[in-house]
Amino acid sequence: MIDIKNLKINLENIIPLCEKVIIVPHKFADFDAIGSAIGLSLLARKFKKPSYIIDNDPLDKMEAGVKIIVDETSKEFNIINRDKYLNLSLNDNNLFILTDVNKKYLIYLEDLINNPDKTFILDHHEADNNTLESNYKYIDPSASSASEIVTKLLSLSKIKIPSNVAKYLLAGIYLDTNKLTKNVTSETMKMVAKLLESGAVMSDVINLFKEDYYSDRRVQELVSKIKMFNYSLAVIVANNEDEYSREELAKAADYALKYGCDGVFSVGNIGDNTISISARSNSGVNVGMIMQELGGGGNQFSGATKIINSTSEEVGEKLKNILTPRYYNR
Ligand SMILES: [Mn+2]
Repeated sequence: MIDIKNLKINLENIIPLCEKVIIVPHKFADFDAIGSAIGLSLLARKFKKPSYIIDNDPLDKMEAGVKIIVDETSKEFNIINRDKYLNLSLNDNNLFILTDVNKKYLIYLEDLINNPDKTFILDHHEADNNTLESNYKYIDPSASSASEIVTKLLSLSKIKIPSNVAKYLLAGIYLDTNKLTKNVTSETMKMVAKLLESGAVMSDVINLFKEDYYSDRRVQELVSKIKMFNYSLAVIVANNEDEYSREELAKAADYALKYGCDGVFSVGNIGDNTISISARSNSGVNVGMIMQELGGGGNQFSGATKIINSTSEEVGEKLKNILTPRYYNR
């Protein structure tokens, strides 16, 4: 693991030697993944290297706000899918930078990235044995978001952040801190201040979070299924017949934190024979660790996993069985 100064130095040494910089956010990109990826493009630009952001999410599965950002910026920042990537003139001299992700199964180019000397990882989720091999890992689970890390990196590299990019980075921080209500440090707020100084406008960021009325009703229906368990752990189990998006499950968990729960878990059917759990915490429990036990991961504040060939009710029972007081570290 390297520190942020070494991250900067290594990137500045290696980018000029590469042909292309390939930036890889996680599957089902959210504001933090896409915002931090766009921010990293500025680093490639500084060294006059072409950069590409890989987003292979089907358009109908993309979050509304993320789709707005992709539409606004896909030309300026070369946001491309896997097929377009394969059509580029590829060679061994490309550099990969993963952002907001470190696990192989959460990226679209898993099979194509295999040189640890040409792979950087920049993330705020815990590493585990599914972490992609890389000799340049910067993983800081105490950072609020990948966007916070990228803002810091750009500032260390003395790169001027244009106002549109500042807006996307601020949206990333805003999302991962549940609207600046959790996991906020003085470092987070310094980066927020830098982004505002760079021209991000808070009301524009809030506009990206605009809710669709019908989807918000669905989220609130999920919230109404909440059950409190030992101490202040809460579980939401959706009906298995109803299909939800990952985003709706995450929003329900985020929303329910306002009842003072230390950890909230939303369990629901996301289609494709898959049950997903989205977990959120204010600080009292490490939900990423709990998700690891069910094959997923995350960090103290946010975690997720998916389980195939099961029902939401079965997964809910399995989860309740492992929610023991040993996770309660207060
Ligand atoms: Mn993130």
